[in-house]
Amino acid sequence: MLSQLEELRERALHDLEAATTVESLEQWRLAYLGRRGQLTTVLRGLGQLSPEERPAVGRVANTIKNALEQAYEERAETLRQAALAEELERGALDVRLPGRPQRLGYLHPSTQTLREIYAIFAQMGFQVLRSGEVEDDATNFQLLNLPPDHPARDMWSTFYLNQPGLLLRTHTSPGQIHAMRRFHPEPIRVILPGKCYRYEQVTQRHEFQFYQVEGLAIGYNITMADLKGTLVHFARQMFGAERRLRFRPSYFPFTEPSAEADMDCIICEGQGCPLCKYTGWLEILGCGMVHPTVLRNGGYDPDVYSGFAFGMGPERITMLKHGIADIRSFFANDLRFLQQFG
Ligand code: FA5
Repeated sequence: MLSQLEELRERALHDLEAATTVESLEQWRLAYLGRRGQLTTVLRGLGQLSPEERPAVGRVANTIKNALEQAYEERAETLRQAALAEELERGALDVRLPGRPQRLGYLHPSTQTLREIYAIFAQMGFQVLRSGEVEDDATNFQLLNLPPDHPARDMWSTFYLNQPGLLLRTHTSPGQIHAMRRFHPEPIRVILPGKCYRYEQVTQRHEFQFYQVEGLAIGYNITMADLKGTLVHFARQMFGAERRLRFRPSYFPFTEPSAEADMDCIICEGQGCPLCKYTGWLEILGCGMVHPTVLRNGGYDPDVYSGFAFGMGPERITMLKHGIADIRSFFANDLRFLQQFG
């Protein structure tokens, strides 16, 4: 019996060596230490031994049981450590690998154009002044000579806020009032960039949200010649000396006289295409001499001061610069469009 037990111990320890996975270790445990395992069977058989043999054999059997249980625990621990090491190895950070490059974003094409516009006007002594996108009816319309029932309001229909009298500005021209009231009675040379909103049919050339850059110069003896000279200089800096700018008489309630300026269409080189409505020209800005009523509303005496103002569309300018045929690309958030300006 004792030699049988010894042989069982040897076999069990030998088999344990071969248990290299959690599954095979469990099979080993069931085979030797489980309820129907070989050692358990031997221990159960002790009762059939003679009373003389029983104590010695029982002692040896128990020693073997303890030894096997301890060997099992050690083996289980070794396997656990190996699994952990493998796990760590798999998720290890290899500091020698090159880092993943961070992809830098780009400035939006409108922002790029805005910055070019700022730089050109800065050379001519214009400073940038900002005002809010939410305006009141008085500043967006009435103080600009557009009383409540004025028919020209139809051109500048917009989005109204729940709070009566508040709206999203339709143009940057209310900034003229803010600038005049802020700098009065000093001469002024500012540009006022920002987003504008209109309730209008979106087309190839019209968005319901777009940027404008307003310009305002107020001082003594400022004439239409100053306005034309400033805008022609701007156009040459922006587009090159070969591009043409034409002034067309127009009407704005807040300027008198008023004009619109068109650039020759870059898409068709003036031949006529859907973008320029087959005219060969694309309107980029409205302008004029500040109306005496508006000067007065800003606190300037029209008998002493005069000034010019203009409002241009940076998206239209960007379209001309890059040959973009559809203004809707600007705010459609399509990376295929935006990445071309990186
Ligand atoms: C105005 O908004 C006047 N406030 C401009 C002005 C300022 C005149 C100062 C006199 C003195 P107008 O609606 O034409 O005018 O717009 C001016 C420019 O904004 C246009 O030439 C065009 O470049 C741009 N623009 C106007 N509407 C849109 C639109 N829906 N989508 C994109 N750009 C637009």
